[in-house]
Amino acid sequence: MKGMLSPSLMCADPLNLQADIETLDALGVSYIHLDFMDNKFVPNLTLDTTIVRAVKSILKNMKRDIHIMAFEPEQYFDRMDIGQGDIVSVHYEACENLHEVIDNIRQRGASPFIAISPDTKPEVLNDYLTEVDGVVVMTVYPGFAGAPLVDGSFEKLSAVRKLLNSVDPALILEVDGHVSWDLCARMRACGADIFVAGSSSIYGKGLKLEESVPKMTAMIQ
Ligand code: S6P
Ligand code: MG
Repeated sequence: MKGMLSPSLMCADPLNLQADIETLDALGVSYIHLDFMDNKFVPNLTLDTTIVRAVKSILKNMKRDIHIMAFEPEQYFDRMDIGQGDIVSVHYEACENLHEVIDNIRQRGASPFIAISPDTKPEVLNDYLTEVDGVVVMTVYPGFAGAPLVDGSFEKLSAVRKLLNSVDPALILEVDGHVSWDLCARMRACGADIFVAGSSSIYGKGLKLEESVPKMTAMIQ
């Protein structure tokens, strides 16, 4: 699978979200990464369900890549209007009934992914890999943009890629957190397919999406 970008909307100018989304869509970007937080699972709040839902109505070709950093994520699915074409990532650490949550996402026609935080071992994924379409490896502690890469992230990406390949090589590996200009090619070499791009790459100060998006896309092929 070719490497794909998933620009993180929490890094965009909050007063110009629609303009950014339309620019990204016109540039041929595959996914728009939408971070939802509950201020409990992580100590922050970002895009709320009304924004996550509204984004859907203006997308032409891009798909939503919804990353839910919240306990009991299923309570938000209706409000986000989750359905066909969406990637929906829920955290292993935040769900007591992960099999049911995955099934709920699938029943809605969306694509379930499991996200794991930096301190979570890849082996926990074993029980779920036949039920999901992919895994999100967090390479920063979730909650904030601009966070530093956690040590051991490259080794973890390689280990998860190996685990996914042992079940089904078509399983998608997404990397989220400090996917920088300097590190993205190495993350690609570790087997990542989808790259969440934020303040350490395309949303860096003074950059224009029209220039930074094609540049980053070329670096992850
Ligand atoms: C963080 C969130 C991420 C960030 C992304 C920002 O908890 O899940 O999706 O938006 O990591 O990118 P960067 O380059 O600022 O780390
Ligand atoms: Mg995220």
